[in-house]
Amino acid sequence: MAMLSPLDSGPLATRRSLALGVGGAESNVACGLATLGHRAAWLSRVGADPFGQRVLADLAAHGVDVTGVRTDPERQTGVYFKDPGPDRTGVHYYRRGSAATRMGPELARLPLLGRARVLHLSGITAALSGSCAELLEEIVVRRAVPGPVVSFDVNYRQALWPEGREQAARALLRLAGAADAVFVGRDEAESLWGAAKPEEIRELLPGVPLLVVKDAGHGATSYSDDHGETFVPAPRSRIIERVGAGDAFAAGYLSAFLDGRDATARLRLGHLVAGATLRSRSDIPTVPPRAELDRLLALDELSWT
Ligand code: KDG
Repeated sequence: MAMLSPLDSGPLATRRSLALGVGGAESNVACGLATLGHRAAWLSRVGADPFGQRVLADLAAHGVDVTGVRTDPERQTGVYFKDPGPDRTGVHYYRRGSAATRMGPELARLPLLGRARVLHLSGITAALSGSCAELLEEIVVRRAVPGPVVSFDVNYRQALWPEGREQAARALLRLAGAADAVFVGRDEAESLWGAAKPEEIRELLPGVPLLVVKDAGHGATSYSDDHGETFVPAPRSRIIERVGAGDAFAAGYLSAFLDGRDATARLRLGHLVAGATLRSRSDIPTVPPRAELDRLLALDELSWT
């Protein structure tokens, strides 16, 4: 989506100028991974409009392969506005009937998918339309693309589920339960499924080979078949805005996963990329320079100093 955000933390209704950027859960993760040195491609649909051009240009500038994205002359690119407010998360969507809502299960047949090591999807896309839900079903549940690890970020966005929380809770649990790797926030698990503790969330998703439960400023816990249970506290970070931090965490985590690092290193890199993004207004992960990342990762305790 195109993203419009106030230049400071004042309420949207009173702002005179907005900055134009790009946001979207899966594209954020793709940008983060590309910036961390991996080959990443993003699949979607955009409209034949300036916002679509901007999305493609920004992603390409981050090194993401966008050759699989289709431009739909009949629909517009989705747009959203940020209105951070006291909790620094507020957004307003203008995306009903957008080009991306017309994605469907046919996308699962693109040869590009079979060449990936990880396919990363999110609960946001599952909520966009019936055909998008079918696409998720095809990849996550029916495993139409054998081979890649299927990674799923629950990403519950209340405003996108017209029939309410029950519908979201059911659909997102079904998808999460079928994925190979799942990212979920403790707060979203609580509002969706009433599971407040990491071990309760684990009980809801017992067969998932790799589960990461994020607890904002506290830390993240992973449960994996290979490494058991691992907790890494989050370093303290100044917060300008929270939107995009979860995607940044996923990008850092998946980067370390792709590099064959252990559970602790994966969680640490997730925290570092998320922390850098919390201190920026951009949704696209802010990745510190490699040398700085290596220095921070080598500290006994994660910290920004
Ligand atoms: O996770 C961040 C995303 O929520 C943001 O970039 C926009 O994809 C988006 C959405 O639908 O909220």
